[in-house]
Amino acid sequence: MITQDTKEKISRVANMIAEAKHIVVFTGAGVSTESGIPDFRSPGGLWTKFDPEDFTIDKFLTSPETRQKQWRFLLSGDLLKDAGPNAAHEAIAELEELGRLDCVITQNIDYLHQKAGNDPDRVYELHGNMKWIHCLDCGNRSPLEEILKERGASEETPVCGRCGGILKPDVIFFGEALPEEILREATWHANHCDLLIVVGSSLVVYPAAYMPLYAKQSGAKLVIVNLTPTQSDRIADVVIHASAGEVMGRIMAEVKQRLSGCV
Ligand code: CNA
Repeated sequence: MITQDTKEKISRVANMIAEAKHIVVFTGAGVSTESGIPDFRSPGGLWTKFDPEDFTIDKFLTSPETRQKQWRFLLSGDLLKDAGPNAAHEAIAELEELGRLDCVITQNIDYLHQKAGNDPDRVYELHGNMKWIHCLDCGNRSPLEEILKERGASEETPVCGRCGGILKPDVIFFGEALPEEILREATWHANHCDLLIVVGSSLVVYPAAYMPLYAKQSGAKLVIVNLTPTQSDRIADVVIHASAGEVMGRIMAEVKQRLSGCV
């Protein structure tokens, strides 16, 4: 249910988009909950079923028991279900189609922005994605689908088919450095945009959560669309606490009206 106050904020954001020259969208797990993928921190989120302490790179490398738990988590239906983009992803892709988006910086590993139509070269995945798996011993890389096919219904931790080594998905574990070039380019865009829109993130995971701060410090306007309050709400120009799909859909409808000169 969209309140009058939210409708007014949506119009303000549509104006900001129409006027901005360099727009960046920064997303988190909340942009994908309407696709059926749970986030981490909402009630019923993944951290109610799994222990975040188990998801460190240290434990992945040193404890076969924890590694098995981590693989179970990563291969659980929750994260890997055959999800498709929702209205929020589609609105963000439309922004790019209209030539109004410089890039998406995402913490998500679900590839839904690319599935919605965003150019993969303009989607900076700060935490990697689940599409590719590589062997830490021989370096062999294979698509996840191949590993899933070979594994069948087995509950065992998958190992490299070539050398029997440890397989690691291209996702970033706690304690692991973010991919250097992706982080550098994402930071550049955050520092050079004039409008950054956060969609569905609790903004508590760093260094990703620095992106909105960099943008604001560089003089950009900051918009936050998130169901629940975040610690960056106080520095944002517009904060909308409502569902990403509905809000982003309505924002884009107004943007299109403005760009076609109807408003
Ligand atoms: P988070 O900490 O779980 O926060 C998600 C935020 O989204 C919360 O503040 C919610 O209130 C909000 N939210 C949930 N649903 C909606 C909705 N429909 N509309 C608007 N807001 C909503 O997740 P963050 O992304 O902030 O934390 C970073 C982690 C989560 C990254 O490391 C991700 O890799 C990781 N993650 C990714 C996925 C995915 O790829 N889909 C799923 C679960 C976790």
